[in-house]
Amino acid sequence: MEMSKDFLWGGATAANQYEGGYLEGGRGLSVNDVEKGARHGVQREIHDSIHPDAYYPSHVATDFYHHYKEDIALFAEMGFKCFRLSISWSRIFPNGDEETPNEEGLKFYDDVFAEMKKYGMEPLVTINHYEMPLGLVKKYGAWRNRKLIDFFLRYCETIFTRYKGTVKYWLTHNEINALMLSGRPWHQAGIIYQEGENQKQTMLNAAHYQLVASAKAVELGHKIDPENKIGCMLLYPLCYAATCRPEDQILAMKKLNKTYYFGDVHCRGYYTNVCTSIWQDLGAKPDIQPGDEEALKAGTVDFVSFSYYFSSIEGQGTESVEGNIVSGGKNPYLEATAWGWQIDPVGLRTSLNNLYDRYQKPLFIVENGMGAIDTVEADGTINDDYRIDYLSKHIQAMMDAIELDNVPVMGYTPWGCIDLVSAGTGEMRKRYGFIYVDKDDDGNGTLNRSRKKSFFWYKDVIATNGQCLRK
Ligand code: BGP
Repeated sequence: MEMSKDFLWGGATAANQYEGGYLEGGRGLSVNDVEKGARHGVQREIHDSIHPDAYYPSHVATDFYHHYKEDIALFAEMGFKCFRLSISWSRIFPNGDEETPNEEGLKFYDDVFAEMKKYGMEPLVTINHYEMPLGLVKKYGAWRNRKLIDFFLRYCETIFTRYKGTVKYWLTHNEINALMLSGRPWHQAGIIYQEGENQKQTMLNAAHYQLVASAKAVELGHKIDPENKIGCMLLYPLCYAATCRPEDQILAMKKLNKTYYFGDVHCRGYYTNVCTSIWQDLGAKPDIQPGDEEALKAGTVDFVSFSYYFSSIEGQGTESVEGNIVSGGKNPYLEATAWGWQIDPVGLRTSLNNLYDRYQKPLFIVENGMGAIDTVEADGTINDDYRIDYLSKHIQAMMDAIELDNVPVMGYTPWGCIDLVSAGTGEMRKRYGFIYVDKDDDGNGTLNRSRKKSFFWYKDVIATNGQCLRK
């Protein structure tokens, strides 16, 4: 298979880490707005409300709200065919449970999409990227509560209707499987486990409500506009068995099954044996009500999108390494980033094959990249060769999957195409961008934008449809 001429090259962001303007245009508070960043060795901390002396990185983030025209022009200069952004739920429904949406919020995204259209850039919109109105947490207990399905659907109906004909590609919940992979589902589900709470039950219910909400959203989105293509979004934590010891294969399989739990329901429309075996392991079962199974069946996704950053190993006695959501074993064949994420481009080819083999749906790599500390030289240049190296190896691995393994891939949008706040730590110094933003971990800086060396490199990759990497 050849690289399609319509391949969607671009970049990815999310409102909670990029948009800022947290109180502007009638927006309500979201879960991120009460979470302090980790700085100077201090851990992130979630507050009940905004403390006047604390610094919350999401409030300004890297200020897409006021810079969208400039930023979209820079993306266009790189040749982006596609730009992934998320809509901030609390900009549309400030508390989450209002009957009518906030017109000013809707208007902001009208303006953003119009700007993208000028350059022929396709929006890829995540409906729920690691945030929700704080009101839904306080009043309803977030995704613990079945009522969230209706609030989510009201939000979906509003944006599907408003942006009909403008937005065609949608993702329902970002990294939905983070809920099962992480012990702290604050970003993914607005949940802090309470003392005495049956955490496994809460987690399975929150996952079920989100899966039903996603399926109903897919059905609704197709009804509102049959042109809509609606995908799921999985964190794909590729995992190898540490040795050829047969039991290690089972451990690696079990680790990936926590991701297939969600992929299976999104793509096949029912809880497969992988899912029911997880219920057995956990000793709990989700709250499945009459009508839910039919909804899951009717709302299978059009494509599978995923994030891929690193791989890990599972097996007896392996040394542990970190990720932001999922940790795993250290692989002696791989190097790691400064944050300990093991760099594995070949693993991206394997992941594409695994996912296509299992689901037979087009794939979209909507996050990939390397968080690194960048140095601005005296002449203002930023020579991020390490980023170029990481991305070029991953793009080549993706092209191997397409050209040699015939896996259909719709597009590639590397994470944080412009510097933004880290989801895991709230830091600014962990940068992913082709575009540098002048801001530090304490919130100081001009917010000025400048092009890194990788900016020019990526422009060439897009212009040649990846072929410059094959020379
Ligand atoms: C994914 C999230 C993104 C993003 C990315 C990088 O899990 O979907 O929101 O932040 O990871 O992670 P971090 O920001 O922790 O480096």
